[in-house]
Amino acid sequence: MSTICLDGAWSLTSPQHPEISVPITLPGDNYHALMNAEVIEDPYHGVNEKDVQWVAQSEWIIERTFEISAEQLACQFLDLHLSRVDTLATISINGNSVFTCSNMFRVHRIDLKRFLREGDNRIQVHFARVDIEAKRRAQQLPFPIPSSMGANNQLPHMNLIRKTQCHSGWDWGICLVVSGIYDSIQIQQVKQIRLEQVKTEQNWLPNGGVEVLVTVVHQSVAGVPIEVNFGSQNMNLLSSADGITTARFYEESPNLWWPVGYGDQPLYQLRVSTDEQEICKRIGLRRLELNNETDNIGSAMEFRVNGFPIMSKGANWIPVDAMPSKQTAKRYETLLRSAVDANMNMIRVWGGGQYESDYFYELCDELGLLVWQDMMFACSLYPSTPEFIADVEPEIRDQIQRLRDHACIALWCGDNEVIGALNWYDESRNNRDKYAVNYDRLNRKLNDIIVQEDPSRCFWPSSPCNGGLDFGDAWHEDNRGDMHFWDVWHSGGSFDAYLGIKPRFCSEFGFQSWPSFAEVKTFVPEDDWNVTSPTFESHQKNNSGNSIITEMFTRYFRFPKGFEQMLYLSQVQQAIAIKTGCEYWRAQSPICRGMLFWQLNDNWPVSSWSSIEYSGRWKQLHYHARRFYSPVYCPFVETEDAITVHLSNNSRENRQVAGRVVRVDWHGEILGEWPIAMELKADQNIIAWQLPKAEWEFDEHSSFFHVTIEATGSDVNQNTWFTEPKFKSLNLQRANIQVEVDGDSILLTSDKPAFFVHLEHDGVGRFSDSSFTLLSGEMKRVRYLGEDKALMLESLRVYDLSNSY
Ligand code: BMA
Repeated sequence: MSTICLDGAWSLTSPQHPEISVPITLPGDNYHALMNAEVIEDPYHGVNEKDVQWVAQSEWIIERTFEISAEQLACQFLDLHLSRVDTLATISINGNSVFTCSNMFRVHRIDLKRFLREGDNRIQVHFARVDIEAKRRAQQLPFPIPSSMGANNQLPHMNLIRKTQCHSGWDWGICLVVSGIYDSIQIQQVKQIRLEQVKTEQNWLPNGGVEVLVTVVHQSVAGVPIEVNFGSQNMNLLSSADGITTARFYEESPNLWWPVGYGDQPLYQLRVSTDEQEICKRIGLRRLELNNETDNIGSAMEFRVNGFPIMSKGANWIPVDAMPSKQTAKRYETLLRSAVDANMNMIRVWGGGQYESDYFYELCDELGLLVWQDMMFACSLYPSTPEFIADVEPEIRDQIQRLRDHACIALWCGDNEVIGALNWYDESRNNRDKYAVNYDRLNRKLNDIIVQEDPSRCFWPSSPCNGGLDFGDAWHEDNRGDMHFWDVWHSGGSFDAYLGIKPRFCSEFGFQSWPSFAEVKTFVPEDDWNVTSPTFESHQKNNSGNSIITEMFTRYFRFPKGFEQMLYLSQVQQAIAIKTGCEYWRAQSPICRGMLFWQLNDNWPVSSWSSIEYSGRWKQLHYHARRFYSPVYCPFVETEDAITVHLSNNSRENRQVAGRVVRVDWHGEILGEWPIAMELKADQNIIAWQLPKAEWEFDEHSSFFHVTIEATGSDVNQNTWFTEPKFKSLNLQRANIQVEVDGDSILLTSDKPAFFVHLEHDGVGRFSDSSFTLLSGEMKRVRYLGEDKALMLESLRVYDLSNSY
């Protein structure tokens, strides 16, 4: 055994609370350990959040013992490998202080040999208080660097600490200032050579072949054997004296890696081994560029993979759980598979969270999910002092070195909304030049480091951003760069505001909903089943969130009849909002080449913009995304003089499409019917059907349009268009929906057209479809895809719009 693993059982105590001595499992965090030991209640339940804040106002100590043999001690080095140490941690061995960490995002390797002895050894990690250190650092700044205290963070100056920014709360996040270590802890024996890193470079040749250059970075004398395997090829090398040994492999006709929906994800196994140490990676061979060319609109924002333009479709990612112990492999898998099942091909790792675990990127490589990777700065200003840069520089190097060989990573982005934040505070508004220069100093540093560590990818200064050295308003300028479009949610615009822009790439836009009734039952005591109850208000972190949801009801819908229907309608409303943007922008291809809605997931049960609830249950929006992100989709677009259906093909294949458009009245009578049949070219977006308004001889309130299509290689898809977006004014007929169970399927029929027909049950297993339109006379078969069938059958509820009021 060349490594000693220190994962597993440690003990946890606090100098301020010596009476507490409880087990903690590492990798893991203190809050989770305290909850498991019943020292605190579940912070996610009811209004418990406020009662557990004392934990962050204490220091914490974790420790354990481990054995070292004489043989192990005889090694040249005994390297402790540590990463994701959160955050201000002093590590001691046998009472001697060895090392202090100050940045959660660093990767450490520390030789412990001189501190260790044969037999029992004790390792202790002492976590200091970040809130106190943040205040101390604020006092030392040459000028104030404001943060979004109150709106997002519940603690001041957390922008000065290199720690997940949303730990101290966000506008969807609980404030849990956790401490702990979140990656495996290993001591590596080093005999003759220290294997430090392995990096690859793909050099594409004009004949379609690729040379893969593998660089092994190590510390050793010359002549130590190193074995490198790539795919089915092997090479035996001897280490060179300068610490860099290279191997070149050639693939004449490589199996290309593609984003999901555009092709397969073959991965070549790379293994470098020497002296009982090894580094393994799986390499996807692909070319990837960001096309920012100037055009007659502004400039493009389009990812190209293997030369083919990609329509990036997906959502923004936040940490899986506010308690890192609960960020399990299974939860990563469920969420990322759900993203792919909803036809997403890109995930943005948002800058207020964390550089994700290795497992996240491995899964994205496997699943074909492109990753837009922010550096971890968000919604605040940051210093550019020498001390701060000295803290950040090694972090960025560590992370780029760790991640750069993943095929999934499409882009390195400097931060989230930090350019925008220049306009948020009096200090920076009143002295914008100074703060813009301060911004640029840090941002340029990030740029330089990233280009050095990974010349193969683009650095994008910020999200959103109009382009390099452009500090303009990327919240509203839609002709270049990426956009965060918040006019609907944060500025109270109507849903059709999404139709007022043609973004080149919209990397954030969102609309909140309340959790489903099933989710509510898991964290809200029954007395608080009311949207203005204390539990509901403490699980709504956006100050005006509940008012916006309710006010939007009054604009568009008849007011729902009770608590359960309010929850349901809030998810209908959210789905309509995001669908409005996505389908319109998809019909603007190739002007628009990307849409990532805010946000995919929740890190605790909460009212938020997510499309997947904390439990993993799909909200209605996620079912809609599955349709509007489908490789072949049929967006309705209203022009000044017609209603049109586009066909949009986001794939490399030509597709045969057949279907029909119908106009239907509220009783279900079909008033008009038009077939669709055509061959859709790869990447094509075309108007497949239109009805000029001049030919409309009907009242806009009398009927709706509905399209169904079937394309080769795709599921049947549907879309519904209401000539009048104010549902409250429509004469919807009460639908009587019949539900029958047939094995693993649910059969649904309705006497009247039914909209947003949504199946929900108390488990989390999903259905093959939900939140759909059900025409009268149609029989819809929905498969249940979960594992808790008995619970599903016992608790199944079917909602629809006509029965919500
Ligand atoms: C965005 C994000 C987050 C935030 C969301 C909702 O701009 O970057 O900071 O949670 O808006 O307000």
